[in-house]
Amino acid sequence: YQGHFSWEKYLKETGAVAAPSSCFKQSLTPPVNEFKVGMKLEAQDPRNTTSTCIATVVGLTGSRLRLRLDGSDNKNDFWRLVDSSEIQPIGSCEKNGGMLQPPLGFRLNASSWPMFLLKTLNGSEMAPSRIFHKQEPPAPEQNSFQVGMKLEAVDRKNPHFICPATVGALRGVEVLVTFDGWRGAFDYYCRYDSRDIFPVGWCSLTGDNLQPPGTKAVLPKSLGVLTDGSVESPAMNPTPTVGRPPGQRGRKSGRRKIKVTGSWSQ
Ligand code: MLZ
Repeated sequence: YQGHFSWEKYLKETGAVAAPSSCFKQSLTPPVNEFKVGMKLEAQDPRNTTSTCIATVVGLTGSRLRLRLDGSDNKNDFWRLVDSSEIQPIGSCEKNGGMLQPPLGFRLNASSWPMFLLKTLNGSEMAPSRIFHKQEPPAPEQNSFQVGMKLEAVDRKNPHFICPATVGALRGVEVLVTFDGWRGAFDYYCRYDSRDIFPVGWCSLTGDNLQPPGTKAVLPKSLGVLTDGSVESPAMNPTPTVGRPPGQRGRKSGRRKIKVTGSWSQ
């Protein structure tokens, strides 16, 4: 269910262009997700990337897996694409001469790790190696994003969400991902070949639930009104401000916003 959000209408309304798929380190057709809830695999501990841990698939969304490290709590779930190089079949670590590690924040005494590992794997359903993807798609040779281009991006503060976003700035190999309608609170810089950014239309291909843009977008200033009910005094700058570059956001250049109704919190 895509809400009532339509990229086609939205791109027309904003006069923006979608970043071409050649900008992204993503496959043209999203990778097939044949995993099932309950399957176990090996994953890099996101909080301690040098350790390989046992993870359980606790949810599925589009081409992504919601993972929980065995021996960890339910507060540190993370999401990975099925073609991520950070997941692999059980047995891979040992095959490569490594040793499975307890997750950061292992619930039990470190000395009970070997027995815990034995028990958690015993009788478990291991994700078969054929459902892993051999490799990640190749990274584009260079950062070819341009400021103003639209994309879909993981909200890193709420990583289960993929949301409409705009390239706000470029910084070498990095891209500023700005979330439409959220006034900067969720924005982040990432490398152009990050696996957290996708071309427009990705979610409708994978069946992921694309969030609608936030309601805190600033409308063209000629109207002097913010969509959340707050009012902005008439400004010098007549350009539309949805998805505008940073440095032009917020209370710059002597403009004042007066809150009338609604909440500023995000
Ligand atoms: N906690 C927020 C979720 C906002 C998600 C924004 N994504 C760019 C809320 O209360 O709505």
